[in-house]
Amino acid sequence: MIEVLVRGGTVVTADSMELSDVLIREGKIVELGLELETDGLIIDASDHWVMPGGIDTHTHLDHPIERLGVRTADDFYVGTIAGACGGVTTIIDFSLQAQGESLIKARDRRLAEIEPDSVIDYSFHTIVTDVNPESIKEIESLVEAGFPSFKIYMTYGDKKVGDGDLLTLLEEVATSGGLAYLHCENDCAITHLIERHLTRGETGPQFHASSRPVAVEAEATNRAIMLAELAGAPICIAHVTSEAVARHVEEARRRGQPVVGETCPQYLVLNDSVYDPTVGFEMAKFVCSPPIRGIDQVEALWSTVEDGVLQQVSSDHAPFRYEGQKTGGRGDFTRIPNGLPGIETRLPLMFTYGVKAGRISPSRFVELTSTNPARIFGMYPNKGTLDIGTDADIVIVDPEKETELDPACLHSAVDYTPYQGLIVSGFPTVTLSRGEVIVEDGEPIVTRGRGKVVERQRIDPNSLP
Ligand code: DUC
Ligand code: ZN
Ligand code: ZN
Repeated sequence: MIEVLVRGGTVVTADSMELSDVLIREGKIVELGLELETDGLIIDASDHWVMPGGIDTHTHLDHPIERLGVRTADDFYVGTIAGACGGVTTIIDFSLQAQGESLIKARDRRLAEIEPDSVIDYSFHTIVTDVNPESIKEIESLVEAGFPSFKIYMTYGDKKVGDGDLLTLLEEVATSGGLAYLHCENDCAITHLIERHLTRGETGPQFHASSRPVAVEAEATNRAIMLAELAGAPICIAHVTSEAVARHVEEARRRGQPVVGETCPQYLVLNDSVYDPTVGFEMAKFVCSPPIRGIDQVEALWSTVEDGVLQQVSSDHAPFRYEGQKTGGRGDFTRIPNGLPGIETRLPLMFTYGVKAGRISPSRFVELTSTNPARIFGMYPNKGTLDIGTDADIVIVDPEKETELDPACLHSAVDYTPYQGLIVSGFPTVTLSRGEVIVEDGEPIVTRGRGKVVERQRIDPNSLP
């Protein structure tokens, strides 16, 4: 493979920001420094920022919702192209255990779906839905095979794991060297609040949000943290939306418990005015779980991101089309598929509303979107930084170039963007994956199926960020 030299850019990592060239050979970084030379390909990065590729550890590509008979609109080809165009070079998606299914079979089934299609590197969290002696035994083999993270839903119909099973699972995850990744919402409270709305004939999408208030999320988060303490398990709290939830994470960390927290751009950029009843049914575009919170929560959430209370920002990309998928929930908000598209807009939104707005430094941006995700999920330092010997997964960004968000300029198969009309910067002009240019001038140049499964290590609770 020819050498590639990224020349003249400002290299931004979680620790530093300095002018440097980056020399790449055989997909790895071999030298960093000034005035490097090559006979190979030279990419001029002057006046650009050169950063580790984004790592999105929370995507739902080609993800089924059996109850509603729908799948997310992006398959692994379209979805990873969208990711690459948004500066993502690694995803961790999910393999979903069917009731009665072996966890390893579920993982293999998923690998067969992604291998022919993904254009970037990938791995999976195993969603454990059926806790039984066989599946518990498989946890250790999955950790050893490089799949050390396990997603657990505390709500969501037959995906839900009750407290007793959760504790069993957390104990096994702890002894096997894994990490539990939890969706925390109180299932009983949600069921109660939904029933009350429906009995009153309150069926519009805004009642999705009012059936899942902050207390529902905060209670389940606290319970998850307490059960993890009992089990001695490291955990990551998925999609934290509000200050009350973040404070549970903060308190646990202060006690020395291995707990990390994630949030997503939708909770930092949008607010609950999207559920204003005057919007009409189109507000279904913003139906996600947990829902978008009020403006006071949004501001408070930003400070938890700035202060280091939360450690990573992922997209929770769950792309359902408005026409034909979201609209299936007209007349019954419980039938609106939950989720927002976001794999391609995560980095630009964090760049614009975080870095450009002066809320976070360029290094903190890299830490939240690449370095910490790699650390939390067992990929660091091969992924998540730019150093000699690491994979040359790189995004090159012109910090001054602005784009107006519209589905026409995005690559997902969804028919809308929740961020319609926002002007953002931070889209990559070039994305490199293991030294190969996969996006040039903002457009994909990819070979289907070129992505590789990422070898992930056991999780050391003491090395969590
Ligand atoms: N919530 C999730 O937890 N996952 C997918 C989408 C959503 O809204
Ligand atoms: Zn979730
Ligand atoms: Zn999710």
